[in-house]
Amino acid sequence: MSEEFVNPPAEVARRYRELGYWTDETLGTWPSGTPGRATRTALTGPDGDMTFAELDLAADRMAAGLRARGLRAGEHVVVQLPNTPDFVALSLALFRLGARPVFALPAHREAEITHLVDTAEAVLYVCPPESLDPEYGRLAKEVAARCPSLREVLVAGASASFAALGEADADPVELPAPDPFDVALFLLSGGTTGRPKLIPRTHADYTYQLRESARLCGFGPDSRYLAVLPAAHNFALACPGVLGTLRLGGTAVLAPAPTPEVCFPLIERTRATATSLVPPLLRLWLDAADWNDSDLSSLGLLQVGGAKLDAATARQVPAALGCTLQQVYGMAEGLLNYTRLDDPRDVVFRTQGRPLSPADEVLVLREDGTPAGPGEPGELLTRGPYTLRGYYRAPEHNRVRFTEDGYYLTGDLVTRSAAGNLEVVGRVNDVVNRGGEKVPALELEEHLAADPRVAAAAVVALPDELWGECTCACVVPADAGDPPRLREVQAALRARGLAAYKLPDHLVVFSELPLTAVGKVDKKALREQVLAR
Ligand code: OOB
Repeated sequence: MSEEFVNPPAEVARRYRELGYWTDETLGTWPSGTPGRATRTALTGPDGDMTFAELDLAADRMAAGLRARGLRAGEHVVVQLPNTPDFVALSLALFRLGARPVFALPAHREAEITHLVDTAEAVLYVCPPESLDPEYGRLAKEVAARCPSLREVLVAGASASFAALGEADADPVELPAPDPFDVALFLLSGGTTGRPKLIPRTHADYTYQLRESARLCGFGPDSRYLAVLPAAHNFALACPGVLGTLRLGGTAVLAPAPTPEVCFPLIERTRATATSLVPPLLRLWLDAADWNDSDLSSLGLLQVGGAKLDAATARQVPAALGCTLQQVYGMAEGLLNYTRLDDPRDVVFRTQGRPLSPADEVLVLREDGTPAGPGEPGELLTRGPYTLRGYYRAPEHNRVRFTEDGYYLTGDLVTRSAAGNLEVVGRVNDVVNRGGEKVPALELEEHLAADPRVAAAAVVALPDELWGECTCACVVPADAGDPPRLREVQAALRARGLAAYKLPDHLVVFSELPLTAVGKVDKKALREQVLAR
């Protein structure tokens, strides 16, 4: 591997191999070996069904076609596709070729895509068709014109300007197996500030993640995983997600949209057994469960993660949706925490779980760098067999986000219980500094969400002459016709026993909060909207 990748020390890599965490298995080999592949359904959804044999052949033909167009092992491809069979076949084709997908999200636009192509020096950009959104046509032209490293743009559908992905196929050719310890793909950092960073993941580390996640979540050949979030995001891709399901011979159900109107009938039709959501989507699903007449009884497991799930919402899941809840606190950088399927209810409702691997090393450190005690908040640092040692081509960033002995500084504030369960209590920098008194945004958000007049809430800092910063509560009212007023909200928070300095100084009512590409509340956009008012 080149100098651009930061690798763990050789003795650590050796230990991960000796302990069986890292094996020689590479991503994308398994559809060929799936028992009953001629008839077993690998993919289903509105775009039709595909057996394992068909998916295997589609991936082989795509790999051969891309090779014939000049694509080689070690080259980078920005892949921006919705949850479609093309997404899966192309990913497998690239894994087999040893070319590396950079997984962009369907919601990304010029700013993100050009940044990704340039940083990765990608030679190919595969984008969705205009028929899905006319903006994609403009985006493809813009990216092609602005990014000198690109040799080609392929569109997954009809396009007047570019070749179609479907044309890039050829009779399968013999390909050398990729090195299991080489980078297989790039995920994007989920930061809501700054530009996304590229996270290199190897065949060995990603295979370990999805294999162990599938085991922990009880997945097997009869699992049918519904991909509601973008499959390009780590959560829906490999926790155990689409890849973890397919690897075991299960079926991936590809949802074209995350709404209950689309997903509930899809669950009934495909008898989906598991899915994953971010909290804002879960709230939509819970509301919809009231009027739902689809049969959701096949759904056994609902994973929720990506942002903090409040305990009150968590508690509604089993009765409203008839399934087991699992909280997942993860990051594209690596470390995954899960509540276990047999954990006591309180652990499942109130914590974000504990690390996937016995080899995950987790530190919770106070501001002065000393270890926090049980229940005491601190920043989470981690290293382990599937956590990155450095972002791709980001030496300056890496100097501040990693310790000398290879721990990744997550920027998440957590508490850890005596039993080892983590609770996310905030972000290191998501604090309103109100004249020196610190108001952790997440803490106030959780109190606001407990108010029955509030459907959703997010807290941002605003500039203030007196305090330096002051606290602004952005609130979606439960009853749009009767939004709560600042004084009422302050009184309710005071009644909950909150310190006076933590009460919001301003309240702005929204009909909905802006969301990031995977559906988390976008604080940066929110703050801009508040300032623009
Ligand atoms: C997932 O990955 P990313 O990379 O989009 O975002 C990671 C960040 C974490 O550092 C944390 O700040 C936040 O998102 N987060 C949570 C959380 N899960 C993620 N905060 C509170 N509670 C949770 N359950 O978001 C991701 C990747 C794989 C699986 C699940 C989520």
